[in-house]
Amino acid sequence: MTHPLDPLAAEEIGLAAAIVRRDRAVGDTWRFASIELREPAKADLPALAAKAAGGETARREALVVCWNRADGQAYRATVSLTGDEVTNWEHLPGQQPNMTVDEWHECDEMLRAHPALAQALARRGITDLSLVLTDMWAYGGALVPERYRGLRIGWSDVWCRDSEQSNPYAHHVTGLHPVVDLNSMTLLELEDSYQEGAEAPGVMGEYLPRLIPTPLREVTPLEISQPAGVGFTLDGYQLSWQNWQLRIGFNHREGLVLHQVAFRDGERLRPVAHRLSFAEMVVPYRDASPDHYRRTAFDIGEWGLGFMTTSLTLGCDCLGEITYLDAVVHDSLGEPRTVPNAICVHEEDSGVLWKHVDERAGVEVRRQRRLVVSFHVTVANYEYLVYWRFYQDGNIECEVRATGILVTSHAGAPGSRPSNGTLVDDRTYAPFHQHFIVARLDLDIDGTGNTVYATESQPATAGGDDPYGLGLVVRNTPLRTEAEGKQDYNWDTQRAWKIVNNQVPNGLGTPVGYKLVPSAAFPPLLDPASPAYQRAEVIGHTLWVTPYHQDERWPCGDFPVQSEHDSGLAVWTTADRPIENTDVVLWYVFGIHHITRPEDWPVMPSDTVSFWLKPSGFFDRNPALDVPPSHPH
Ligand SMILES: [Cu+2]
Repeated sequence: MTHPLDPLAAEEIGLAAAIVRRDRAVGDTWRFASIELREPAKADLPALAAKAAGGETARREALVVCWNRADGQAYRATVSLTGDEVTNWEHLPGQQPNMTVDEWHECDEMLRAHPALAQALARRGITDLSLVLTDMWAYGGALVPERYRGLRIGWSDVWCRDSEQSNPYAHHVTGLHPVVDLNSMTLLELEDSYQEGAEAPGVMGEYLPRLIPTPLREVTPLEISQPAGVGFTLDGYQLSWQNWQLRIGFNHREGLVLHQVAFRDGERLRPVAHRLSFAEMVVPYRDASPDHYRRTAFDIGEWGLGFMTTSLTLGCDCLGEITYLDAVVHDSLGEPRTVPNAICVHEEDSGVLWKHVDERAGVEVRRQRRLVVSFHVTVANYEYLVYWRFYQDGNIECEVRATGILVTSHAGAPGSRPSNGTLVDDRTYAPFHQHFIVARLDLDIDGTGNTVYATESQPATAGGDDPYGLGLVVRNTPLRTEAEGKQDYNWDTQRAWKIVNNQVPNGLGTPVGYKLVPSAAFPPLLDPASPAYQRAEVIGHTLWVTPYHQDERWPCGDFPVQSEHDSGLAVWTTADRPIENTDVVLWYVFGIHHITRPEDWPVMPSDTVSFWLKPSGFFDRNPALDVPPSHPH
């Protein structure tokens, strides 16, 4: 049985491509940028799910974006998989679909076979092209040279390994940047600022044990076993663990998606979130030098966390009793590609849940467990590890770990600005940059009629019945419109946001709610007029709140490749729609303000950030009183 929210299966991806080819004369010069499930509108879900559960075929649709490389024109199709037809075909003039893995590889192959690149490298003493890697990035629209406007173009770094297995990102061929027409897959120009006699730095950029000069330290084995089996059940994509229930989803762009997250509270299955995912990641590098000024990645909108998802390894990526799910994406010809072991589900011990030592009753202590759903992505040099964790006390934690290899370049190169980065090796620096992640949180706290409150603490003024000024007043301000929904972190008042259902009182008579506890928030520190900010106005606030709309998914616009302006949140919210007592979507902006360190080189120890969703009056008391004690041994 296929649930209406199950990701597209391999056959469905192939079928979607085949229907578009057949009905829209999509031929050999075309490429498929994305093929994903078109999720049913929220209102249609219960009926479709009931139909599917009853064994009937429920409507399945795909969203397909493709373009013709011959003329550069892009189109978006809605495909009825159950009806075997294209039901909508939309021309997207002036839009560039997401970058594809195939283009990245084809570009690398073309460049490494190009005599101009070979010549430029030979001048630097690099003659073995098998050691060379080119790494193509997408452009921001405002930075595309006038003469190339309208083309689908990429720019590239050039890297050279020391040896076959060496770190490809250890040696930047600084000052050398091919600019490529990706549709004709031809080299448009080769920027080269090499000065005769310049010597490459002596970088030690290796991390493989056999390539590092340090012996490995000793560690004793640490095993995790669950002799009686795991505590969760997975039925298709439906996951249940203790009081939690949710559905796992996946697509090319967001990667892991969590649907219909609910908490069983006695007889009631109480909705908490309809859908949780990462909708964008904006990574501006803050270095204006010729090697870095174009480096403004949209890892989700340009490349896609799903496309970049890598397989996980038991005992290394994940420890304990692990259940894996495969994911299916596709190549640019529309052929499905399976990522084995893409999503990891497991339980973890998480220290003490609660404890008290009483003189008479003695020690009462409970160990805490959490259910973790995670996936890892590798976007060229960088990895992002994403963990959604569900706790016994109703908390949800979203953690991201950034690791991998920093982008570096030579400090002494023409136009170089090492003051915008940190020296990490011999004459080599890593530019400062920021990773803004936008989590899209479609919360449904006990239903869809929710209101978001900014909740802030203020000290009382001394006087009257509080002569010592000890009081602390908590002020809850309802956010009534999208304009009010644009919220910034405020340390002075310890601002957080409470998502409340005013129709549902808890046992104490106050409305039920969950709190978004902000952390890892940081300001853009960018001129609002700058091209990088203009493309990603979402980074200008910690939180945005919008009313749910099925098609509002991408905060920087549907197609950030070569975009000049943010056509997502920045545009939708100009309508200033009401958000009070509404089905709200929260867009939380957090991440890593990455002031690079020597310790991040040559491979970066995970930098960990997270935020929490915590029940706040959702329950009447600690919902984890019923957790049994562990057996001492
Ligand atoms: Cu970073």
